[in-house]
Amino acid sequence: MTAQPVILVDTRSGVRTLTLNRPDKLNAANNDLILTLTRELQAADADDSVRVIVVTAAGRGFCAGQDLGEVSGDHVDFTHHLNTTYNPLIRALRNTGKPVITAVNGIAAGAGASLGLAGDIRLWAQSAAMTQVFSNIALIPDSGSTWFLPRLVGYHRAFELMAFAQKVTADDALKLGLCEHVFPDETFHADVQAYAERLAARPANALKLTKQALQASMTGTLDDALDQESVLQQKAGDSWEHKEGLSAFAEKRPANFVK
Ligand code: T3D
Repeated sequence: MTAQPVILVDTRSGVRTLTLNRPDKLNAANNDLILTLTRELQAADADDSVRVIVVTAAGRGFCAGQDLGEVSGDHVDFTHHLNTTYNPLIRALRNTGKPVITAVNGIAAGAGASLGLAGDIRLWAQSAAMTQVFSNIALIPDSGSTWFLPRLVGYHRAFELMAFAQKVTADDALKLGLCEHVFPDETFHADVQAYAERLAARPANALKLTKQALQASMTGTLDDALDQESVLQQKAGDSWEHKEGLSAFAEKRPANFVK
């Protein structure tokens, strides 16, 4: 019997969908899954035919975090493990210039919650939920959750969610700003694909530069942002996309940003 691939890869209409595929374990992250997902994100970044990347999962869960079956021994070298698995994964996801949609189809726990938060756009199914479950096993949040969550909900709310491993429902996630849209379970993957195709039709170079400016702004001052905008706007303004946008406006037609 051949083993199932841990990540399914599909490309349609410029949208590369990477599907975590360990549904029996709620897509708990073993080393194979983490390293394969990282490689696939890098491959999608390098592929000119890919305009948008979607990370989602098979079955009823999104990702239950670290596969606890792989953690054993009296002393696990967590620092080494994080530096060679989750940290490169989150960096690969955040460093691509292409928009990444994390499509959270079900429970997102531990490092799975961090992965769900890491997208540029977060789309949730109605039955999805997030739990910063780390404290249940007396670990601290990792894979970027200590960076993402307080920026979204503030320090105090983040601490309470982490301390009690509270489950956040999709409706609450929408109110808290943990996701942009909630779609019905029955149509979730089709709705995500339709949304991703709309995003894929937007100007790719401008979105790449927008991501660069926004990410830099997270750690800089207003002065830094103004300087950065003036540099990046030149790059956007020199592009064929900008010329196409101006022509489309003058000709009263929709712009075509896909060559
Ligand atoms: O470097 C490092 O290693 C440190 C990094 C840490 C990062 C982390 O992510 S730490 C957090 C690890 N994750 C967890 O502690 C979550 C454990 N799972 C749960 O708390 C619950 O399963 C859920 C809240 C996620 C979902 O609950 P529920 O009731 O919907 O499902 P379930 O029945 O508990 O799970 C279904 C199956 O998935 C079950 O298998 P079985 O009994 O049907 O054969 C369960 O054992 C399996 N499963 C769920 N989570 C994991 C898992 N198997 C391995 N690892 C898991 N994390």
